[in-house]
Amino acid sequence: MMATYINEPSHTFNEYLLIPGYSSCECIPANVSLKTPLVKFKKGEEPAIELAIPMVSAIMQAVSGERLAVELARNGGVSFIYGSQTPEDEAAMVARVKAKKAGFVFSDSNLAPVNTLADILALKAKTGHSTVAITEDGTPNGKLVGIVSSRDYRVSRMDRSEKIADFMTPLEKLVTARFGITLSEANDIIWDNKINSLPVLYEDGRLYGFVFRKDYDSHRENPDEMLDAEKRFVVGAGINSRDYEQRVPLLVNAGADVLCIDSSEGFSEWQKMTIQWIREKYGDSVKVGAGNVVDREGFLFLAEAGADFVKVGIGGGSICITRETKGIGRGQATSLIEVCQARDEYYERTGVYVPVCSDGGIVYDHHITLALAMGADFVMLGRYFARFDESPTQKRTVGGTVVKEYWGEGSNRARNWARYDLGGDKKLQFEEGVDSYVPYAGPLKENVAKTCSKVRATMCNCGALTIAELQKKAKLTLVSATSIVEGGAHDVIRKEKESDNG
Ligand code: RVP
Repeated sequence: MMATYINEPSHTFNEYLLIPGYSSCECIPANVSLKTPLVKFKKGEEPAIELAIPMVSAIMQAVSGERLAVELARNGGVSFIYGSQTPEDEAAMVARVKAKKAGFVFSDSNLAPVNTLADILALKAKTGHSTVAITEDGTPNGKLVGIVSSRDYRVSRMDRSEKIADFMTPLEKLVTARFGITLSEANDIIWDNKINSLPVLYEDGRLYGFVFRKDYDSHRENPDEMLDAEKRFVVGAGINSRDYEQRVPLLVNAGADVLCIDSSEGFSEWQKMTIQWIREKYGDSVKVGAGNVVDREGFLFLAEAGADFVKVGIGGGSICITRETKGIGRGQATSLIEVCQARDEYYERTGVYVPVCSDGGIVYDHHITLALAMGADFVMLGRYFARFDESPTQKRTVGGTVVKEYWGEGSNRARNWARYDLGGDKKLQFEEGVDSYVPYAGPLKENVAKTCSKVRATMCNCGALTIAELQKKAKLTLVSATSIVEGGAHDVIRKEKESDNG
């Protein structure tokens, strides 16, 4: 016996292009559906969860916090809350996402009457929320004494040291409701009184939470919203193959809709044991994805172990140095093509369709279309989402450029040992990721809309109105290094800098 050699080089997205196919008059972006399965299903049946757009956010501290999770679900995708925190903290984060759409929102912006306008402005910059609950002691469930919204102050006319007590709208001028009220009663009060927010109070005057008018309007404005049967946002959560006996029950109780074993290398007995444990305890009612793998054997192993979807990609992430430090991995395009062929054969043989997620290495929007054309059902993105307002990190200015921080789960900063270890010592022995900045790109909503419009346009060029159709019809070509140069603007002097995410 000797080692196996694959002497064909493995390729990345950048080395491929799509060749347009015939498009009929019906083939216009407005007619394209980006719906795609998130979890496995049997031939002839519907998947239990379908994404409205083929994008999920990476299981990372710098990406998938509760704010991003809500905004992504509102726009048709799903976040996987990061697992590199205690099971209790992760479950609490999931619970807060689920609490959002239920209509009653727990206040995350709270100050006391002795605080100042400067405190209001600082808090608004941090949370992005313009309604601040003023409680006696400044806590989320303290006795409510008033609220401050942007209508209560004019930054240009007021001193920043002015006390909140002097300009807030005091309790006696507010319409409030008593804890126990139903959501539809609360919405009636909002409409009847033409107000934007309704504080809901316990009998003793302490704040329970708010109902906001904008949440009522939300579904009309966001037709792609990902909601569960109780009209709460759909959210995923990362788990690991170590503490699942504690973590999974907490996440399930908190309302997580789908779990994913988060590991840099998923072709392992640990993952099989984790899936088996979940199946024994919950049957098929708890959905769990697994990965990451880069070849047919890895896919088949996880599909047979019972994974609800399989994630593909080792070492292609923008912050990932696994290939450099450990010498493992494979070009993302080659990995994906092989795994998707295995997925199709598995479907043919068993009648079970196991969706494939392409994870990491998406740089340009057209890489998403390429991944879908190569067979991916959806893509997972870290760097892409880290750039938006809603990611959990602070905005900073570095060398005149506005940036956000972005670090790998395998970096010393994240210390996510459970993602990288293979048993034994819990300490991270060496780093597999870096700490970095990414250029700030504004709100998620408009970026995702732009990205999806590019995907739709290219699908039309290929004559496809659905992702399944694209996967069947796509014609892909490898390109030479010289033709990659030809593909960019060349031999001209550009007037403006190219946008970061062309
Ligand atoms: P990207 O979108 O290219 O930023 O890649 C994100 C992916 O990178 C994640 O979903 C994960 O698979 C991988 N990752 C996360 N942390 C690290 C690391 O520290 N090496 N890698």
